[in-house]
This record gives sequence, C-alpha cells and structure tokens, in this order.
Amino acid sequence: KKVIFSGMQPSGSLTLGNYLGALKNWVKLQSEYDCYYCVVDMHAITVPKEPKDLRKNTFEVLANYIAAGLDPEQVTLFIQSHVSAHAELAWILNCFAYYGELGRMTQFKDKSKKLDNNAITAGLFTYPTLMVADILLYQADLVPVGEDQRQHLELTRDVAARFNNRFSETFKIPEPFISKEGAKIMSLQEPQSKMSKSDSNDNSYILLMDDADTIRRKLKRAVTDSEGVVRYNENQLGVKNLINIYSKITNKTTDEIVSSYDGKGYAEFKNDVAEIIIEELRPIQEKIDYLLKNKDYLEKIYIMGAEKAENKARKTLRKVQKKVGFIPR
Ligand code: AQP
Repeated sequence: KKVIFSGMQPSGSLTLGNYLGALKNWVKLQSEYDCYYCVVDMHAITVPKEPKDLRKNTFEVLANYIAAGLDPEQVTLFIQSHVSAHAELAWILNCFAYYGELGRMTQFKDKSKKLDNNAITAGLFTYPTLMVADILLYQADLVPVGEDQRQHLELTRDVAARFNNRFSETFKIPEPFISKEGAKIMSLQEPQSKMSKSDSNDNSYILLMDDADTIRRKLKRAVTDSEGVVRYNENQLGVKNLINIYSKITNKTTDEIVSSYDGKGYAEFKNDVAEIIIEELRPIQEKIDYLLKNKDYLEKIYIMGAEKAENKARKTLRKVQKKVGFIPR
C-alpha cells in the first residue's frame, strides 16, 4: 500500500476550511492507503500558546478526526510530540534547508507580519523543516493538504532531493494531493485571506464545533458586496467563497448553484448556506461530544498510534543518522 502522511495543528479547534480543504479527503483515502494522520502539537507552539489551551485543542483535534470519519483501527492517529524522531530529523534537515529558502515561505511572511518583532521565534521560521521531517519520516507517497500548503510541499520535495543527491537514495519524494474545488476556503470577514483557526476575529471562521445558531449568525455577518446578485467571479470574493462552500458540501457545480439563485437576494442564499453547513456538521458534532466525554478512549487511540508511528519513523531516522555520519550507539 502507498503511504499517506498529513497533520493539523491544535492551534485552535478545527474550522470548516480544515475540514473541506483537507480532512474530508483524508477520510476518502483511508481504505486505499496506509495513512498516518498526526496532531502536530510541536507546530502549534511556534506562536504563543497557553498550555491549557494546547492540551484542550489537542484532544479536540483528535476527536474531530475520528468524528469526521477516520477509523482508528484502519489509520494511524497520533500526537507529534509523542514520537521524538520528528524533532530529531527536523534538526538534521534544518542543516540542509537554506535560510533564503525559508525566508521565501509565504506562511512565514504572513504570520510574522502579524506579530511583534520579539514574538517572531526561530521556531516559526523553521516550521517548514519540521513539516518536511514529518512527511519524510514516513516515506510518504502522497500528502493530502489544502492549497495553502503547496509551497511547503515543494520545499519538502526540494530538501528530500537535495539529501538524496548529497548521499544516496534515502527519502521518497512525496506528491501533493490537493483537490481542486474548494481547495481554499476563505475568511468570512476578509474573503481575500484564507479561513484560519487562529484568526483573532471569530466571525471569520466556522468551527466544526459551532452550534447551529452560531453558524447562522456568522453567515448573516459574512462579508459580501453591493452587487446583490449571486454570481461566481473575482469581483465578488465573499459570494464566491460561499458558493465554493455550498458546492463542496453538496457536490453541485458552481453553475448549478448560481442559476438556482437567479433573481434571489443574498439573504436567502446565505440562509441556505448556513443550513447546508449545519446539516453537514450535525452528525460530526454528535460524535465529537461523545468522544470528548470519553478521554480514556482517545488516550488509548493516541498511545496505540504513537507505537505504530514510532516503529516506522525510527527506521528512517536511523538511516539518515548513519548517512550524515553519526556513530550508532
Ligand atoms: N482555509 C483553508 N482552506 C482549505 N484548507 C485549509 N487548511 C487550512 N486552512 C484551510 C488545511 O488544513 C490543514 C491543517 O492545517 P494546519 O492546522 O497545519 O495549519 P494551517 O494550514 O495554518 O491552518 P489554519 O487553520 O490556518 O491554522 P493556523 O490558524 O494555526 O495557521 C492543512 O492541510 C491545510 O492545507
């Protein structure tokens, strides 16, 4: 079986963007591939984070994975910090990634712009090499992510090829797996930027855990434009984003959606989008509630997952350590 690796940060609770852009695809791929799905808590401390929130969000993300349909018996679900090979390989790869290359990462540029100078950590800068290590440790063939992660995937391929050329064939060069429609869900408040769970404005995102009234309220407040006509184009980014969400959930084409709102206004359209989201999330939310009340079960899952992940990761790490010249103990 071909291998898949992907992960999400417990930098908050998961958004509709995380779900439609990535998690939904993970579920589709689980029976066909050998999947490693991780909660990347080490990535989540690259920006300031309260320890108690990190613990809470880590449990939530794991519960969200399972509730969205990932089967813990079929895929390997684990927490990144439980497998120390991630940190160990990341250090080595930091010595093969270039300063200039990391400086060109748009996620770093976007995130560092929002922080005070003395809050921009070295960890935020080297975040991409930790992600490179995550992927390469499992010799992943495919990495299902949202469009926003494409650049980090390119870096992963470059660093892997560089290492292979310098020594000998060590890493599999992974392919990104990015579904086209709705690959990037945008903020409801600033539809030119992506929907992000760490956005300070909570009207900008829908969480998988938002209740029906919250979803209705956030949709009512979603930014649109003064055109007043439901159309799919670059001048109506807010409306376009809502059409994408609608399409991704119902599998209707954007054309079908646009024609069904011929002569109707934004209020009715937004109202329908809200109800579609609520229906999609209802069964997931019931499972999330149940899982978060059963932490013992979640603990069993992540312990089992870490053991499986560690076995695979250790093999790659040993190979790499030997190639760079570290003496085995
Ligand atoms: N808006 C989005 N549309 C589509 N896909 C998205 N993803 C994230 N936002 C969108 C995909 O979700 C996965 C998890 O990403 P992550 O948690 O590693 O971090 P991120 O990409 O930085 O996601 P967020 O929600 O924006 O987190 P913060 O706010 O902490 O930075 C990835 O596959 C990503 O592509």
